[in-house]
Amino acid sequence: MKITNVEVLVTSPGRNFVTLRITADGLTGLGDATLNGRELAVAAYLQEHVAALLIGRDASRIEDAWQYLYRGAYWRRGPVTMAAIAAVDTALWDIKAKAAGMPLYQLLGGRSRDGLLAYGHASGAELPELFDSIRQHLDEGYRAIRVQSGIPGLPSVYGVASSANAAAGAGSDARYDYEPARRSAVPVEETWDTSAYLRHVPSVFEAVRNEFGPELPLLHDAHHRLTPIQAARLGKSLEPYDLFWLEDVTPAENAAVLRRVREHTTTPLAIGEVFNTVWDYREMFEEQLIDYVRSPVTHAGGITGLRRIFDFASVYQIKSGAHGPTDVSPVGLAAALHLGVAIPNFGIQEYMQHSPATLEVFRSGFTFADGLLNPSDAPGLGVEYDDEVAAAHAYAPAYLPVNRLRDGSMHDW
Ligand code: KDG
Ligand code: MG
Repeated sequence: MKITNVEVLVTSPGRNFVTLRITADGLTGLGDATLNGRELAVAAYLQEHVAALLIGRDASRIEDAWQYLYRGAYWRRGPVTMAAIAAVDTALWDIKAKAAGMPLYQLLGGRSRDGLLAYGHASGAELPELFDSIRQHLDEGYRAIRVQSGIPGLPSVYGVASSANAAAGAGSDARYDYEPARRSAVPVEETWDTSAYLRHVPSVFEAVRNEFGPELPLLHDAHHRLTPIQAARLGKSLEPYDLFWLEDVTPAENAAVLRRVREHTTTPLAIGEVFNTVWDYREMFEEQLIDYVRSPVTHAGGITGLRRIFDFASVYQIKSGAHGPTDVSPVGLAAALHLGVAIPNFGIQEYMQHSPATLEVFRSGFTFADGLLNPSDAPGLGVEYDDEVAAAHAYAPAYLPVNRLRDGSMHDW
């Protein structure tokens, strides 16, 4: 089963996506290589340093291809390398499953569950808008909700749609206007104030619990902005509201600080959307510093890389919570669904919903019903790439915003 063609596809239906397409024995496989804001770095890595190495290789030797690209690069790990490896790995799994005539999850051991509990992104600058957004997500069937709120005194905050867009309907990019990086040649600059945030957030969760009751699973993303003691304080102050998880409380580089957070709070912690390998998690798993793993297939070395992470996590009763914002393409999401439905330690899947324009390029067979996501039952991943539609959407530079404190110094966004 020789690889005969490798194509790097860049398209931008509302936001930029990088896709790898591998052909072997007349079968094609797709892999997601999208790295939001640094897309062309991965496209060049694949085009200039990987594509030629794959031609003539046996497409069925997936683990060997993974090791060849990981060990063979010498310069291992990092988001660019691991997104490139992820794309190759996912495309090869897609081909293998198509050759077998089975949906990919069957090759991963078959179903462990009937569907994947998904959480959606509700947000609002003020409480009434936030409540409307939560209601809208519940009406769409979501059974778990991420809650992000505006902060008094801050004009815009990650995760919070502007008042004009908070109530935009399902499938609209507008309700996620904080994230598909406002397109500009340089990043938009926002202002951050941690004290204002820490004062406000507990009152938001108190109001949400009063309005929606004790049972609805609620999540929150602190987006790497707190120091260890601030994170500990936030976790403690949110305990009465029984969060499903509190995400990325501290910058991910320093695992050790989570010890401090753990000493102070029983609020479950999720981390890892910017991690790339099992090595990034080792200390956190062995010391049980976290409860959920946030890596997506796309940035953690594909199905092979993420499966290795999830298996290691399972030893410590740590569960999956794969990253699923709209900058993970439908190919990356489909891969996460096949893996999630098969593993024993699934926790929850983020589902932010791609826009109709994106889904016209990536024709996807996964379903969302009664709050549960399910992978396609077509052979392979179940995603088709429409070249004609894709060609109409040219790449345009787009960056995530950056944060500055009130004195002008840079802060995590
Ligand atoms: O590209 C950055 C986004 O993927 C990130 O900001 C989304 O934190 C995020 C989340 O939890 O979905
Ligand atoms: Mg996050």
